[in-house]
Amino acid sequence: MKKILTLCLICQDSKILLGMKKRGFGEGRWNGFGGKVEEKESIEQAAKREIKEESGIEVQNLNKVGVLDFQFRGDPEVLEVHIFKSDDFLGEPKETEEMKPQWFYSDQIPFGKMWPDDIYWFPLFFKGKKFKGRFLFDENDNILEKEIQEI
Ligand code: 6OG
Repeated sequence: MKKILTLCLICQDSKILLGMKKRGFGEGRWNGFGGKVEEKESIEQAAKREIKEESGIEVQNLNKVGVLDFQFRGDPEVLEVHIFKSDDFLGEPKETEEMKPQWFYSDQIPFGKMWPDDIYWFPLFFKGKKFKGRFLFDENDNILEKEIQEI
């Protein structure tokens, strides 16, 4: 069982836009913007749609930077998350029902309030590297296994 998702990190003036997830999966954590790819849309279309829905901005460019597979122990579903970077967008980020956006400097990323995998791949992202990997979590979101490699 595989679920395809998107995750976009929006960058401007050496800052990165994260959103505090207000409800649903990942509630209470800062993350990039994204969600599930619907039937009949491409992964990039889904990425743009989710960013608009969650932050109100329209991204003009998307660069694919990585793919990560996430699994939870005892759950056969694999979350295949396609990660993008954008540095060109229209509009101003605004709070929505799902996300509260905020800009962060790259040396002030709130890793303690993010998914525990992020601390392993954000440094690659900031160095402009492309990567792929997989993480296995337990039921308390602790990492049991991790593999990450530059591509
Ligand atoms: P919705 O279910 O709200 O989309 N996502 C993850 N991001 C990180 N950094 N780590 C994980 O480890 C993640 N699992 C999912 C993909 C969920 C959003 O959260 C991302 C989507 O952008 C488990 O539609």
